[in-house]
Amino acid sequence: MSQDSNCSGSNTAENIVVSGGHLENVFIYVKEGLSSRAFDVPKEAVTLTQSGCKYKPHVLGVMVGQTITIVNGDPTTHNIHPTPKDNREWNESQAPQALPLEKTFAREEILLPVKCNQHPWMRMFVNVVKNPFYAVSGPDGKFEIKGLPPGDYTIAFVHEKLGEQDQKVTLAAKDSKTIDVSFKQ
Ligand SMILES: [Cu+2]
Repeated sequence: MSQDSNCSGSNTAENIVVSGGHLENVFIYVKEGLSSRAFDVPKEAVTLTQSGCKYKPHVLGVMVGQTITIVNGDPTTHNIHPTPKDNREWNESQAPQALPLEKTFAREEILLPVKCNQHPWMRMFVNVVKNPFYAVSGPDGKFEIKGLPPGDYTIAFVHEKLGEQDQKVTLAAKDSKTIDVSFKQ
């Protein structure tokens, strides 16, 4: 499968990662309930690294307009190619030891696919959101969203293969809630 000797052993799909019944790489965000509230765009960038001919992380959350720093840690050239529905499409090569690319997305978009034109197994998803209340489930299937003001919300759980599930939650002041979601394959 791999045609690139710098990538041997790395060409495995990461589209469903489960360990001990815990589903990794679910993107969780506040889909409804914040209405017109505007939030500052974080000045800190988020980082997308190409390492071992894989994208790390496999699922990334970022706010509209927030910088994504794209790093090539490999001794091979990658070609980063987002294929958005609502944002501008681009693709750029990045040689070994090249300077990081700095990119932003201008519009909200969930499950924006990113592929590498050099390595067909390389694939990840960027989720561009308008508020800072999002998370990605870890290897233990857990996530945490902090600082959400009191209110009624729809929380969306999105997985690239297993689809979306929405849950309603009501938060009072200083409230803390646990939401459990199961996906069926
Ligand atoms: Cu690549």
